[in-house]
Amino acid sequence: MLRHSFSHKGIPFPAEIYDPETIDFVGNHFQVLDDDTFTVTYPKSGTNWMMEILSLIWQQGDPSWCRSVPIWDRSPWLESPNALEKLKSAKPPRRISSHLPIQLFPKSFWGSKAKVIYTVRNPKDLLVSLYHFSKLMSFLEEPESLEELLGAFLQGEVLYGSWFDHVKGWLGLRGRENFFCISYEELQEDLRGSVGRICRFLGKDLSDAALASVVQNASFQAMRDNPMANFSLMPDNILDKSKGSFLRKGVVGDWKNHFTVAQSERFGRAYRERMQDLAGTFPWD
Ligand code: PPS
Repeated sequence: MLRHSFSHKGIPFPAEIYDPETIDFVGNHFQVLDDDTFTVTYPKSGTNWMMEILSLIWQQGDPSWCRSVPIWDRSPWLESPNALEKLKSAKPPRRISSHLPIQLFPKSFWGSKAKVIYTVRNPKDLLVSLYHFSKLMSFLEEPESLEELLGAFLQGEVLYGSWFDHVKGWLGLRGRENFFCISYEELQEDLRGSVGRICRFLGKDLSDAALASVVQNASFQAMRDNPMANFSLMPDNILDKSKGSFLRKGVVGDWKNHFTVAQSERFGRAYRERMQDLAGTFPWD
């Protein structure tokens, strides 16, 4: 839940870090280039994990770039005013991250060959991640309980709006050559195999040693130990490190430690109703 927000075309954004002019500019005027690669996610789905994996793939497994440049500079945030300035003058090929729902994505994407990697995560785990994240971030209001956040989440009254609409919107691109969807759970289940699939999508050919290095350096522990990836560089007035870590637990199924049976059933009913068109698509279905 947001402390101060504005709504752009029905989607809530935190007013402390975004502004309506930039969101509007991105949708209507940002020029997507054919060799751009976008990491797109709904918040707390594994965005930074994918950003780290891609950084390592682009460097053929060499971790030096990941260890010397903050993750947000390696793949700037499309809808953030500061990053947008950097992107306007960035040399191609550009690596760009975004949480935007498809309807707010740059219009110029549609005629381009730019690639999108969309990472999805079990929404119950994502909700637990968001719950803990809300305690750290100054622009999020700490919910009184998971129950309160669950209600807001099911109503789409959280940052970036409805998870259901976000996922259904982006998954409408399945089958396109320039769109690749992978789940957090697949990354957890088989990181090496997943990195291989991502490489094939990107047209990158990595040696076995390079692949092994990607897997090793993108592990939860390696990212936790890397100041360029673990958010320790984020100012305290934005992320209160005394309250927890950005890289919190990094597991599948933590929802079982947080949801009551009644909450799980309530979530399940909403999920079945809203996601029936995509039934059986995801590892958690
Ligand atoms: S954000 O704020 O939306 O950009 O957050 P996002 O990066 O999408 O998601 C944060 C969660 O991803 C977990 N994470 C990882 N899990 C496993 N392995 C690696 N390497 C990894 N890196 C990040 C992170 O811990 C958050 O999940 P939770 O469940 O809170 O631990």
